[in-house]
Amino acid sequence: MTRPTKLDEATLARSLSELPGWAVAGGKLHREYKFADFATAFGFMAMAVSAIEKMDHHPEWSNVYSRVSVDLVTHDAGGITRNDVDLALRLEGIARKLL
Ligand code: H2B
Repeated sequence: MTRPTKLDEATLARSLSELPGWAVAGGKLHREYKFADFATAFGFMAMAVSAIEKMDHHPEWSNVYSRVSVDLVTHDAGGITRNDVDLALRLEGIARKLL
């Protein structure tokens, strides 16, 4: 994967409009997922593993019972990049099947 650069404000705003439910919080792309139960929440995380590994781009996320809290940022770039938006879109595609 090419080394991405931090998105400018206009590009970030446009990207957010493609990602309902996501916001910028603390300089990271953020979303809270609420699934039916723990197994579904953990299933979501498990289903995302191969996409994450293929992208070599990793979420900061945590699970409490049926909830998964996700923060996406590119450490190498010191901010939100196209890779974070791409990963958010992938996660949305997976979550859509489970929500
Ligand atoms: N994930 C995220 N979220 N940000 C990064 O900067 C990052 C990563 N860097 N996964 C990757 C791995 C880098 O360490 C490897 C060498 O590509």
